[in-house]
Amino acid sequence: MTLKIYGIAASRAIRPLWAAEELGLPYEHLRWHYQGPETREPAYRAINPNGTVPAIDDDGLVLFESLAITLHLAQTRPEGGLWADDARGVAQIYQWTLWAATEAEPLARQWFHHTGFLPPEQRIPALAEEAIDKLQQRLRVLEEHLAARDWLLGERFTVADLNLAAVLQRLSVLARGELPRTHDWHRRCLARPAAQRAWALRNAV
Ligand SMILES: N[C@@H](CCC(=O)N[C@@H](CS)C(=O)NCC(=O)O)C(=O)O
Repeated sequence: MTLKIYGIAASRAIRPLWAAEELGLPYEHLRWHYQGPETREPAYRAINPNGTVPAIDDDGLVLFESLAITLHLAQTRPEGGLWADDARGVAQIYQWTLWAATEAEPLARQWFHHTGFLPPEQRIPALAEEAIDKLQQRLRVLEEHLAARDWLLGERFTVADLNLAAVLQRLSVLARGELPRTHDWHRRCLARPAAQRAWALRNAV
């Protein structure tokens, strides 16, 4: 059965879409908006009881959580080159994915909410500032890590890079100060043909 990916590309569904493009997987894209109406229907709640996007149906395996989905796709298609070759590499993939989800994403989200996503009257500039300052601190860890390697695991792009780069998708406006290696790494990630194809879906009707 063809892989189904639920959720418009202008959402966290960009993550599984990018992974599917990297892996060369055929997929059906159900371009449902996170504000509904389809995601409010009981049929979708049976797929993702959170009512959020993305979700996938991979030959009967139904999954939500964008970063778990990319890990699953990469792990089950190792020939696609996004997974690690050994247990040490797998551990690093989990490390960077969890770092993206717990250390980076809440701050990126706080910044985005208080600069663009929330209605203007609900935005609190001090919270946007706080988020950007804290994220800047966190990103020093990444900057240091990239001193000795081009990609998070070393010599090649993996799902760890995909997950962190996607979480930091607004890096160019988010990060202040001197983070040259981080910016170069991020540009390399988003310049990949598969990333370009996935982002182009944001403009598709
Ligand atoms: N941790 C979840 C978050 C999913 C999420 O909140 N998605 C947003 C769109 S980017 C959504 O569906 N929001 C609609 C809502 O919260 O009702 C993931 O990474 O998949």
